[in-house]
Amino acid sequence: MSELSDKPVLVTCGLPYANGKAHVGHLRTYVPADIYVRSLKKEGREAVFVCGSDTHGTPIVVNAEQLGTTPGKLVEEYHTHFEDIFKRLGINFDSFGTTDDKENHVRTIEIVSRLIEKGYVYPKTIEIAYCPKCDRSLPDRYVEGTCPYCGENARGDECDQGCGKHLEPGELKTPVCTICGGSAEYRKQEHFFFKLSEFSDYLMNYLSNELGGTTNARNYALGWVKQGLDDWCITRNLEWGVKFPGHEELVVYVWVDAPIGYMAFTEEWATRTGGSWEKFWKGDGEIIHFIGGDITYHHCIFWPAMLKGADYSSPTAVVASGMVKIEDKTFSKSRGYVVWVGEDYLDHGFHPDLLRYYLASYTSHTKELNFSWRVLQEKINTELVAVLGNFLYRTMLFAFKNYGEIPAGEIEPEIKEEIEKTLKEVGDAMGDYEFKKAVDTAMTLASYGNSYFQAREPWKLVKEDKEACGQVLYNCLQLGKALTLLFEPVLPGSMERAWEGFGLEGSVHEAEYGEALVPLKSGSPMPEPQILFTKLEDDKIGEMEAISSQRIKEAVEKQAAKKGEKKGEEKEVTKSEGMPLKAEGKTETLEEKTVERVEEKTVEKVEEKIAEKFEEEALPLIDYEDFAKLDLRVGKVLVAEKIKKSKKLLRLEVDIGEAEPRQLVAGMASYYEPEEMIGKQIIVLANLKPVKLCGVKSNGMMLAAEDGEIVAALMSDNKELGPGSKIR
Ligand code: B3M
Ligand code: ZN
Repeated sequence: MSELSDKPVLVTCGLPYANGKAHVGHLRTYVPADIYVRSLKKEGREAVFVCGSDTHGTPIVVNAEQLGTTPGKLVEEYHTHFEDIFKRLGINFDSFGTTDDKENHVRTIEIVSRLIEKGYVYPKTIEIAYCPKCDRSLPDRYVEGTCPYCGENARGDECDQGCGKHLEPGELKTPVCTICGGSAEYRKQEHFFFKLSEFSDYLMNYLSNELGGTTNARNYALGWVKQGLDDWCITRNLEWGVKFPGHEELVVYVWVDAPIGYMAFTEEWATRTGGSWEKFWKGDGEIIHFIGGDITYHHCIFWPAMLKGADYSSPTAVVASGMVKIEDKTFSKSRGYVVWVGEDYLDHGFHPDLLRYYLASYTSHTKELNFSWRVLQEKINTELVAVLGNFLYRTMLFAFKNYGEIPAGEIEPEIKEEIEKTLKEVGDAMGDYEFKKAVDTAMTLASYGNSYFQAREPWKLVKEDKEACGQVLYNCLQLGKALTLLFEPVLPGSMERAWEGFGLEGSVHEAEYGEALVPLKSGSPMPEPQILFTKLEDDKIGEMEAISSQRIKEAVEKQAAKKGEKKGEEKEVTKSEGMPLKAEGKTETLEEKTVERVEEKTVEKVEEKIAEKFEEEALPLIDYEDFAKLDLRVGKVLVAEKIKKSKKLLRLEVDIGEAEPRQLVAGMASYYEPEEMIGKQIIVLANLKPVKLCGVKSNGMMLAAEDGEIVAALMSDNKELGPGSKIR
């Protein structure tokens, strides 16, 4: 690893809220963290990996209330669900607790008491939203209103639809109760604040000079500190949670006891194994937090300040992942853009390793990741099957058939060098949290193996000189052994089978990277090899896409129905009352109902806003990176003809400088006769995903400009278009 040290490492993952099912978005944190831990172990480092369910906070209380169950029962169900999903995916936590465990209550109370003792906590009378109708205080998501900073719709603890600022109780304007929809009022009440502002200097130095991890996390956090930190209200009026010391009527804010969970779960691990939790939290063992980029503030500001104030060690690194899109659309449960890990993936018989591979190798960890069934198919078929699987299987099969054992030979210098180089590069990439680079580098060794095998033509050589051929195979098998070790962190299940295929003893999970250069024992028997990866077929992927489409269709219908309902209701309710949060059909199952309703509502609103903005005028600013994704080319129209079933569409064949002309379907029939199009130069977006229009495949898109009624195929048209005419 590049950040060289021999210290023991504690790795944690952001705690999933135990009130909804695991989806592919969640895995963006857990899979890379598991890969990282496995890789640390392969380097001979001592690593402990902990996580658990986040069980407190208003979303859980709100959901439980809506379902007519208790928070305890709700979280138990989802805790078991997450535990099961993680096991099935080979994400091996050493401890997976819950923030409602006794250990966490005890540790939270101890830390908060220490902060109180040291004068970092003070009482302050503030205005708390209160619903007179429900006769209760309204913390966090129990209240919605207008953000005092940007004027957007916001919820009690965060301006989730506007400026993104964390909001303190009492800040929200025109508060509305999300339980009954009635207007709330502010009432004076005593709460407790943590003196976050006193930690500005500490944090500035810590973030600039000490904290490792990904730069995105550090830079965001430094920006916030520079803007100035406000003290932080750490109590809430709830029954469910960790009681605030000395005040039975209050619990601590969920973002106090949730990260303390990391500590409690380390303690649970220590109790079970006889290990020491203090060596991380009181000593100089490393602490590395893997989180989603959206919870950077909590991990880089609140958390280190709390730890510092209570005299515990601070995290060594925060590794923040980018967001996840589904089929290029913003992740949204309410719109149906979601892939459930259980029912949509594992239950359909997909091997967990394939998804692990996808998540690790799609893009670099801090960038946005798009999950698409087609891309999954392509990556698996062209990389895992065609390169890695092919090399391992052909090598094992050839050796097994012709020798039945590891043939006589030794590792040739060229091979040794390749393995050494790859080990170093993979180790460095892992140390930099560059998982894609690590995977790609290891895959390059597999390609090298394929070329080596191909060039030596062992199928010929075996007939001419069996001994020389044995040496070639020996090299290939050694490369295979190295690859099995290098890929174990990403593909633990498949590499275990590969390890057995080479007739190796022990477990690949326990073997270290260094083993890659330990020569295989000539003469040791090989079992009959098994195929490691099989192609994902079109039918299967089509089936999955159909499931997705159906879900999106249903979501659209449901939303339309809801909108209709909403319109009807709006007429009846008086103006001062907002929308009730509950809007559920009676036919929903418990599972469906539990889907994070509150969050869903927010996502829905944000997306509606974005859609409105698009329609109105200005599109958002994009990065050059986004632009660079477009493959725009000049094309010459060779063929243009009408499409039978359509009045608007033309089928074009366009020369875009490739061996074959591209077939495009363009909505130009109302503006051009087909023959007018022929010979014209146009601009083509060459890398748009192919679609079928009126049964004809369009492999790209022709761009044209529009000014009211005038539409022009660009480049060789002399049509006058007004400035600002849109190109589309
Ligand atoms: N439970 C989930 C999230 O906001 C939240 C993480 C807690 S980590 C201490 O992503
Ligand atoms: Zn109310």
